[in-house]
Amino acid sequence: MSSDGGPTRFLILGGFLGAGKTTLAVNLAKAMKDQHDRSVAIITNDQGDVLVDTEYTKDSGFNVQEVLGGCFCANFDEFVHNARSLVSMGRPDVIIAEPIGTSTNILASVVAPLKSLYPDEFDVAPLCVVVDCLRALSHLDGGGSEGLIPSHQLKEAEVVILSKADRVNQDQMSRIREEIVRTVPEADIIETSSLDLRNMGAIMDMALSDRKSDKLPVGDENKRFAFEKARLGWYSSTYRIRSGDRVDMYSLITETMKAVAQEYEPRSIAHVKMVLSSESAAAKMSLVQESMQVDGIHGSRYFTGEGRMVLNARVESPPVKLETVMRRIVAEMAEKHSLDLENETESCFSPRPESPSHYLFE
Ligand SMILES: Nc1nc2c(ncn2[C@@H]2O[C@H](COP(=O)(O)OP(=O)(O)OP(=O)(O)O)[C@@H](O)[C@H]2O)c(=O)[nH]1
Ligand SMILES: [Mg+2]
Repeated sequence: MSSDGGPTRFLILGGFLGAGKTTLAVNLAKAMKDQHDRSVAIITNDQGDVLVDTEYTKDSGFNVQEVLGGCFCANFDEFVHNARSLVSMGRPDVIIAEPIGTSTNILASVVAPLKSLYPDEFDVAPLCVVVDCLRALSHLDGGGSEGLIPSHQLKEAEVVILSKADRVNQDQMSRIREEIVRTVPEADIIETSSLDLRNMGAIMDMALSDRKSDKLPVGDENKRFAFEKARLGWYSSTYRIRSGDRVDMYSLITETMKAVAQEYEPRSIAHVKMVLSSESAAAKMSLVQESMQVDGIHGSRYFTGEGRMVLNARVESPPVKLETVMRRIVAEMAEKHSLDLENETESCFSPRPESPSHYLFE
């Protein structure tokens, strides 16, 4: 139940790896709080066991729960349990849920089960799919085939949110829109940017309206996507960091990302992200294809003493190679910056096919 006693509104932000889902979730949550005095909680999701997104959303000041080790659909009971605990913690008006960037069949395996099993508890907004304008453009320009997963995700959209609109010009945006209309003519399209927050009002209005998801699932066999998922190596690690000297966090994360970019072709890099934090400072950075971006430094640019580092890399690479590459890059970076590193967690694998707990066609 939300603060007004009705069902809690669910806003699901799907879309491919690196599209801008977490950035949008945090910006939306801030805007809803500041402009409408509405409270928002967030559920993150990952195949692995540690998540930069969770650190980032928590650091941004929101209540967060995570579903790890597989998609919402295959861990549906845990997903609902986490939503309920967010409700009992803070009675949020809206829960924003971000499925894994390779999740498919969200309508049949997440939206439809929520609607049919929990109609009095949850109210599901139209399914939003975040599309990265730069990635869309590189496909239009023939830089690579779109892939079954992103094109299926797009076909499921009730609202397409075109992110990174600041990175394309008007002609390029028109071409992207034409392609979206061709693929999913029934969907609304909203352009946005994390830099100027354009159309945030329109996204908020839709999120806070009483419009409900009513699209029939675009069902497809999960096996069809398994091959594409298996091409990705999925590396996650956490380290405790100690340094006697002053460490320039900006240089450290930039150099780490540049080292990954030198190792792999841009089209292989789905999303590499990293958070560095200490008591007095935090910095996050992402690399998506060839785009590198620092997503905020809180506090000082420098830290001394103890800190923590979380690394998530999703790259088209055999996991064994990815693990070797990431370990080498981390070791070189530690040596260069005279850091004492203690590895806390590490995993690297290729995602296996998953079986949804529910698969409903209404
Ligand atoms: N220029 C620009 N960058 C953006 C925009 N939205 C997101 N980004 C950047 O894109 C990168 C990836 O953003 P995330 O929000 O982490 O993407 P995601 O979809 O949550 O990624 P996964 O969780 O890995 O699937 C970050 O560096 C963001 O700052 C935007 O509108 N404009
Ligand atoms: Mg994310």
